[in-house]
Amino acid sequence: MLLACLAIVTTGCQSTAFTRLGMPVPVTKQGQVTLAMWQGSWIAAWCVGIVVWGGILWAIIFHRKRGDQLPRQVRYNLPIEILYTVLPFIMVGVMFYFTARDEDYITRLPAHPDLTVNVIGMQWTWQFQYPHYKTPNSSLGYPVVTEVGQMWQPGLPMNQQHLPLLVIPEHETVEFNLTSIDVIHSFWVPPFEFKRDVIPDFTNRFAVTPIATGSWIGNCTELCGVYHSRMLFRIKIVTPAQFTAWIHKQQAQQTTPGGVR
Ligand SMILES: [Cu+2]
Repeated sequence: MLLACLAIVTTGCQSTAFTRLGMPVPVTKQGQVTLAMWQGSWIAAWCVGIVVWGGILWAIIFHRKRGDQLPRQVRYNLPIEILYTVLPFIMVGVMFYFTARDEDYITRLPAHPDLTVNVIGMQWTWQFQYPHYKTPNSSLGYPVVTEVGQMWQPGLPMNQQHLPLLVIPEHETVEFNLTSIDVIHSFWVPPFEFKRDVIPDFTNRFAVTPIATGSWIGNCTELCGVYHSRMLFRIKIVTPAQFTAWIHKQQAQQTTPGGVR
């Protein structure tokens, strides 16, 4: 059993679809912790399952009814009753400890994030604002770099969709401030291994540190109306240099020269 557990843990480093147990490859430090938690929970569940199933099989095989005489009764057996009580407490305690430890890490907010992105959810698309990158007299009507887009259009190939684009740099702490202008949505990037509700009149926050570059599709994951399933966005994780180039290009494009809109 221990060998099997060890095999799962060690092959987990190579991160195959099997050892990730259905989870995507994590692209943030926080996502790695979530994945490890998920794998650890499975190992713990299997260990408990093997002991319980073993006990059931042992009872079935070695304690079959062999006559009309009642077997020796074990009620009021204090050691066994203490074991019944203490063991579940220990199991819950271990699960609680690891859950609390990982949740604390995953939801921790940096005092000084390298980048802040305001995420605004609306039926049925997203807006991404970069509050530290100003755009005086913006042609879009926003004083900061703002990415807008459209919800997914049926029949259009993915590369012709005008989904809103979220760009963030690798290896930097990125804090998201989530708000909604209408109903409750939920911000989900599957390879973050994390989702958080986007609520009207309330700002939800979380932070990630990306560890891989690439491009993915993010979703709304709270049923928010008739076109909820089309509420997609594109997310790109790029190198810090690429990010700086991109954000300056957005600033230039979204700033109206001469101060006239
Ligand atoms: Cu939504």
